[in-house]
Amino acid sequence: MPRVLVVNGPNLNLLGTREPEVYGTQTLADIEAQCAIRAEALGLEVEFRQSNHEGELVDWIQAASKDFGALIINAGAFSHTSVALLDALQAVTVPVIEVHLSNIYRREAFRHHSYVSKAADGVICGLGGAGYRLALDAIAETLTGKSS
Ligand code: CA2
Repeated sequence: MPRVLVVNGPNLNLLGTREPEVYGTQTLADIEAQCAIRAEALGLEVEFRQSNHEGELVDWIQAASKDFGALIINAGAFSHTSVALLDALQAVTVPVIEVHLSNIYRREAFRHHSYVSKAADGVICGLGGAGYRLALDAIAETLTGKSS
């Protein structure tokens, strides 16, 4: 069964506690649970991780091609700042989909640019937690060549 790594960056552990008008009311654990259900239906295995530390995210990205068939990443604020994440992502040989809960293009100008996007095969933003499930749908289609 293809394994998909879902990597979440800084402060996403705070989801559901503040700023519901921007990020919704779901916690990251809620999103993880929904992804597990969707992954099972698609014949995928999903592993969900979150870190506030750039180096740990780099380590996970570096190992992704060896241990997983695809990568979904919401790098949080590091999306807009981190050349280190971009360099790590450019060495990934499996499909990469970038997800943001909010529509970063409707927000402050500093959120309009993402280093992650330069290395992503696809980008989903503004659809809340559903974006992660849609990313799984896209990965299933990419890996099997079949649409649902
Ligand atoms: O929309 C997204 O998914 C973001 O990646 C979320 C990041 C933000 O820096 C990006 O520009 C867009 C922030 C995640 C932290 O979210 C919080 C949630 C609740 C309370 C405080 C922060």
